[in-house]
Amino acid sequence: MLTFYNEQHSLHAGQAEMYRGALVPCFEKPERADFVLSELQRRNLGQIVIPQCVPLMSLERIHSQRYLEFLRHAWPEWVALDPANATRDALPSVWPVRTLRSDLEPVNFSAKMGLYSMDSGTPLTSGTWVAAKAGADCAVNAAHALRLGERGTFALTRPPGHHAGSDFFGGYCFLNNAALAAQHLLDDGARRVAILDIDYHHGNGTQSIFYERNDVLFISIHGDPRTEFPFYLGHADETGQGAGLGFNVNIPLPVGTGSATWLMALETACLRITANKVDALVVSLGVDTFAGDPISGFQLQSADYLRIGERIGTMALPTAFVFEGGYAVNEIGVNVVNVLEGFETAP
Ligand code: Q9C
Ligand code: ZN
Repeated sequence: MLTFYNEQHSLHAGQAEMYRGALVPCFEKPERADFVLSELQRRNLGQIVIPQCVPLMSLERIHSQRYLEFLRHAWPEWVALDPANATRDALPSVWPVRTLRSDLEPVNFSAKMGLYSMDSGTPLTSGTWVAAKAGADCAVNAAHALRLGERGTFALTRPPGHHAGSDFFGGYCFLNNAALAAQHLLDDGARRVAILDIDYHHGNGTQSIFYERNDVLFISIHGDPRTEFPFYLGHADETGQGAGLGFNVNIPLPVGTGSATWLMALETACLRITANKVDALVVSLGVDTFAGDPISGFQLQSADYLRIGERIGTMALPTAFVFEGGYAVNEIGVNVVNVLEGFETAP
């Protein structure tokens, strides 16, 4: 298993997120990737390499130019408003909901923050752009390595990506790493790709990016959006649109779901992928399905992650794992590496 990792992820270190009416320490913190890295090294799961930088044009395959422009310049703009902002993260607080215009880019900085975001839980910091770009590099490199013949690769990235849409951030995500990986596979010659999203939260960004396309099959197993973030997408009746009809599969499960039910959902998802004859697979690998996760409601145990990796490996597809959520930091290394080891040892 070839792992792509760039230590610049740690430049994105938010101070606080809005949570139940208060600013609380960010759940999505640099230690998450550090713990996964040390467990990878401890268990000797293969080489860890620094990714090559990909051109901004690769990001424009998925994200809008004006959104990328905004992200690159957001921090200096924020600090220009007030030098004291250098010690504070930027958080959005106003959004263009129904009836308000989102076609015009406002001049005001907080208005732009709202135009390009979906929640107040995702602080933008001095290092956000550099960290997110380094993460996107990891994802595209992990995809490219499959084209060069690797069987399985891992993009050990943060901030995560699957909530980010073509022109908005949110849910701790800024650039959609899984979407960038899938698009790179297609641009390099794959005819059809599947994205299997097993993070606890629905991958609304990834779904929306590919919703009208038939070259990317998106399948997600997640907490029911009627009660779980991101709330406004991820229902079972969302099956794709136009040419994409039938290429979007949502499997929402109730809070409290345990290993047996979750693994049955994985079986359903894997059968759908196999039936679709794809050339490669991208896995949005979140481990916030773990019983001990502080913000999520499933009950998976650490040993389950070995079975999950094995089942994914059994599909025998070139597979790029892209790191997403998981906030039980003490167990995050074991849980992630269990998936990767299960994949490697699949029969
Ligand atoms: N403020 C991922 O796992 N907030 N994102 C939930 C705490 C959003 C999770 C409530 C959770 C987003 C990649
Ligand atoms: Zn999640």
